[in-house]
Amino acid sequence: MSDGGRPRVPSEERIVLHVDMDCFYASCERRREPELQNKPVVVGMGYEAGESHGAVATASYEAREHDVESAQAISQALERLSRAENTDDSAEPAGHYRPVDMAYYESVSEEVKAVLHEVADTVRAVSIDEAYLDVSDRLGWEGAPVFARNLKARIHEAAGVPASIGVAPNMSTAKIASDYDKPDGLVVVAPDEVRSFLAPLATETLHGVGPVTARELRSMGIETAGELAEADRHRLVERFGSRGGTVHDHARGHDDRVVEPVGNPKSLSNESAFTEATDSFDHIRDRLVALAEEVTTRTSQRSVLYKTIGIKVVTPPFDVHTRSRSLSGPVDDPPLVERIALDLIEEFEGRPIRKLGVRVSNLSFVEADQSSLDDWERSAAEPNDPGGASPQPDGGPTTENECDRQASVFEFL
Ligand code: DCP
Ligand code: MG
Repeated sequence: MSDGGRPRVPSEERIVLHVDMDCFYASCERRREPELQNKPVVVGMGYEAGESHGAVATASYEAREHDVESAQAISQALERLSRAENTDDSAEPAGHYRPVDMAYYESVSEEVKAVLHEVADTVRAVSIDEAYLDVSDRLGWEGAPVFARNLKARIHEAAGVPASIGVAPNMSTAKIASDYDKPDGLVVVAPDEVRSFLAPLATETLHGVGPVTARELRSMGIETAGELAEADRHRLVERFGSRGGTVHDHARGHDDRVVEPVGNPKSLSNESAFTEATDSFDHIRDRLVALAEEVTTRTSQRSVLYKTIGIKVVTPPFDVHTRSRSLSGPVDDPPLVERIALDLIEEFEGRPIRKLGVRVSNLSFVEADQSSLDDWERSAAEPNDPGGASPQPDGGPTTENECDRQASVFEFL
């Protein structure tokens, strides 16, 4: 498969983003319970309401102010928050405790990743709440701050959770940058700022330096990344083996790792919100056509075929409706996407709409001969086609119509 013609960019000119969601599980809980906003929230693994067993998976920043942190016993978190809130005379524990709900956090994570795939072709998700993006092929350094700011806003708008973003010419510096000003952080480190950005940081901040290595480095008189950068490389390699060379490189802002996309997306989508909910159907149809075009531009560029075409409609206050239609064979057929999207929106005529999306899924990334509906119809008519089925975009017998009301419909391998 082609990589969309992405040019190889010299490493010092790469623009790498590291996106890390803020207190992710707690933010997910806040998304479905907005009254938890600005309050100390503790999400506990093995926690049950009214009990004190289990361990802290994450805590909101309000709880962290009172030294509640990941991996702590819930009993300790309860004690610290109660002490901080001085609720000795109250039977209620201070703070808000919720048990871990992985299925829900994963669905929110998929929504975040859908946004990332919308804005970049090169996305590597490294955990449920963390991903690297390489956007060197679509912008220059002067555009990076606005791009990152818009991405933060877009994640918040589409998935309802806050992110911190670091931008740098390589992965290790971008990760440090995303952590530098959490929560709600945005730190851009341009190529000529990398050394001065890293210099004052403790060596432990660097990827590959754990507490033990940091202690050994201290014994060598090296406390900061700047001192590590200036240190004699041979001495580091002698002491730490090849890892000594790697951390020396990271301290100097060198990291040649390439953001390798993991797996292929399961769907491609574009979404767009109206400034205010509208029921102007002309307006809605125009927006839908534009979204369909954006999606099919991406599928054509990436040689992607799709079998399912769908729309997402958000009506006030925040109700998410999805509708989709599946063909009997994969196609890359932009006019068909537009036609089906317009067809699916019909039932919403007259209703106010806040937000719209167009999505194609059931993707095939192999080069195929049959990339248009006509090809499939021709093939379907051939006698060796077992089912003789042909895609019927207008709802014929071989077309499945799916109606689901799930908020999260974007999944990735
Ligand atoms: N997690 C966990 N146990 C840990 C660390 C993390 O269960 N010891 C879970 C809960 C976190 C999620 O993984 O919400 C993401 O991990 P992060 O390290 O990114 O932590 P947060 O997103 O919670 O906080 P931050 O704002 O520091 O990124
Ligand atoms: Mg996080």
